[in-house]
Amino acid sequence: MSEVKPSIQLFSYPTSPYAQKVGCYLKYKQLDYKFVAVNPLNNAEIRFTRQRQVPVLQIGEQWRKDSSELGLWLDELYPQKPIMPVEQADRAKVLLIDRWISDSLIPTIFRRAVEWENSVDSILNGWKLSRAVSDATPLPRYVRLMWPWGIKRAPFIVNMVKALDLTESIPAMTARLQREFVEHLGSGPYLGGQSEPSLADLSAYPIVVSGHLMGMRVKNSLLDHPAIVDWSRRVQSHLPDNPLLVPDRLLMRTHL
Ligand SMILES: N[C@@H](CCC(=O)N[C@@H](CS)C(=O)NCC(=O)O)C(=O)O
Repeated sequence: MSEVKPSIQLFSYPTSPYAQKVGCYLKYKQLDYKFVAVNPLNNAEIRFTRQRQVPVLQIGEQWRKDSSELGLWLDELYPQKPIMPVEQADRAKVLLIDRWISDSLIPTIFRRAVEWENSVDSILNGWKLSRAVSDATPLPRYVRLMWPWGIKRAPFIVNMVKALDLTESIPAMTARLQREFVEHLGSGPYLGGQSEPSLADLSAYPIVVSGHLMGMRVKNSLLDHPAIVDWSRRVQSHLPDNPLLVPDRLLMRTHL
């Protein structure tokens, strides 16, 4: 008798950077999964979890949240194409870098959405995001229109941005993140000096490239650093052309 595999469902808005991390773990591991778009206005699709945070991953009858935990859970259940190294010291290094991605790299994306460096660019970027969200769960026209201003007020975004050092300018912040990224690469070729991509690379990759692939207008990008572009190309070779959760037709570019 053939073994029935439990179904895997990833619930999120397509634009959530934390969900994009989990999408890359699934894609790297070549696991079949269904992406279930969550309507950000009522979170109806995750009501069964009795909480509001995405991403949520459901495997068979079980569900869990928190992107990094979800990576570890996937590695436990599906050990082929591991995303965590075997040695304890390497595991600790990878988890530390993943923490840096969740707590430093991702919040700075939200900072740019709140603190507009260039109003025209920020409004156009916000509309691009609302188009991707609305493509998955249709939103009323006025919500789409007001999206760039709505993002500025979303409580989880406001709280995340408050925790950052806002006295540091955005160009200085980008330069620091580039420096820290290169330090985390160490002797490479992958983050933490690993010889194969790990959870840390798969967490960072969609964050580094999504603006570029979606055709966002971004000044001061991590991709302005040649070592980060080289690293992105290495990670890209292990993933499908579209590493994001938005459909191909909404991407402006497929490569670096
Ligand atoms: N620690 C979580 C953070 C997830 C998170 O902040 N998700 C945001 C969307 S990007 C969210 O669900 N915000 C709505 C809320 O928390 O009510 C993870 O790594 O998954």
